[in-house]
Amino acid sequence: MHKCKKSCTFVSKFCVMKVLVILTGGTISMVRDAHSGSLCPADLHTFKAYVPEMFAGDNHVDMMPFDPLLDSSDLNPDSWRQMAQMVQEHYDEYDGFVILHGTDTMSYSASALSFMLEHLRKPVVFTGSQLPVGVLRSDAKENLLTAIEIAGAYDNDSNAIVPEVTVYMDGELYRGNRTTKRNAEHFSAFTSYNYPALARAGVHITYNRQLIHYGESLQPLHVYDQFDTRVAILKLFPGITEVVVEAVLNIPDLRGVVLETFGAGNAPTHEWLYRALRNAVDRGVVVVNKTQCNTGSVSMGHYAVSLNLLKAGVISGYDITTEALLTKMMHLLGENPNDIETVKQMLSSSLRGELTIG
Ligand code: ASN
Repeated sequence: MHKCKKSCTFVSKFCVMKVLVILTGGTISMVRDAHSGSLCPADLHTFKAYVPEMFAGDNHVDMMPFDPLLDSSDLNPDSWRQMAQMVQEHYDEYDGFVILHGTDTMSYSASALSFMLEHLRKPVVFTGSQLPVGVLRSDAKENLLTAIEIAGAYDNDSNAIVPEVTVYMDGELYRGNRTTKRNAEHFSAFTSYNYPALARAGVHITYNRQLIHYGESLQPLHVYDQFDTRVAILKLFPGITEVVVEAVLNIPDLRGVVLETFGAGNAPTHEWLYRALRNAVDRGVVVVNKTQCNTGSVSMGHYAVSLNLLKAGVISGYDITTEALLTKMMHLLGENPNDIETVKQMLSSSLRGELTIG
């Protein structure tokens, strides 16, 4: 016998799950501007008219839009706060949440929300599309309708099947903070290089429950909303000069740096690079080593060319994505402004399954 959730309603003998769809914008909501020929976000009314099916399924669906709708290039930490707030305000009312979002920065938003939402016990599924909803060949409907189904998926004990922040696109469901947008052309825009898919949608949706995180804690949802944006990404390349490195590391008030390195976390052995990093670390800047390779992990000390980084006090990002590392750093620096040791210790551990140590 299905033990019903508080927020669902019974219609005959079926339990109808309630899903809130938050529309932030993105291609999924866009129409072509007659003058410029460019794609721009339309409005909620136009969007709904294209997908009446979303209200006709087994779940009860409500929709709330951002005002205005935005291309995801224009989203920022304030937008992440707005998304998290909408989830928090309606958390008890709904069984699951779908966030419709542009694909370009979806991995950043999904990563940020994963760190913001502590003790999450309900699904938060990000999705979008590569073609606007009104285009005949659009991938919008399948992505949206499947995301709604995943957001409303509960087992017989009334537990959400995927109580995580996820990204669904083109048949694959991934942990959000493991995703990267890898393709601007194909419908399969996202992948997760270092963690397998949590579910696959074909004729049936097959969940891989051993890979899904089920928190033990029964504590209520807690939303963190502080971000420190005084961070930078420094990508190394053969021939990089001291002026470039110094220009980045000496940005006034800099708090954190994602250092994108070669292979297993390697860097040129110039003495000036070591000194510049050491000085930054001594000034209290957190520097994290993120490999430029998509697959595999940082392993400082494996090659002699990474020993200087260890000596300079650079910490390992293991197999984390740049999107997850950057947002995690902004979140931790924002929440712990005067406790750099806690920030470093939490950057070196997995908070929401975003990295694998070892
Ligand atoms: N530029 C769009 C966005 O990120 C791309 C998309 O949604 N496919 O908002």
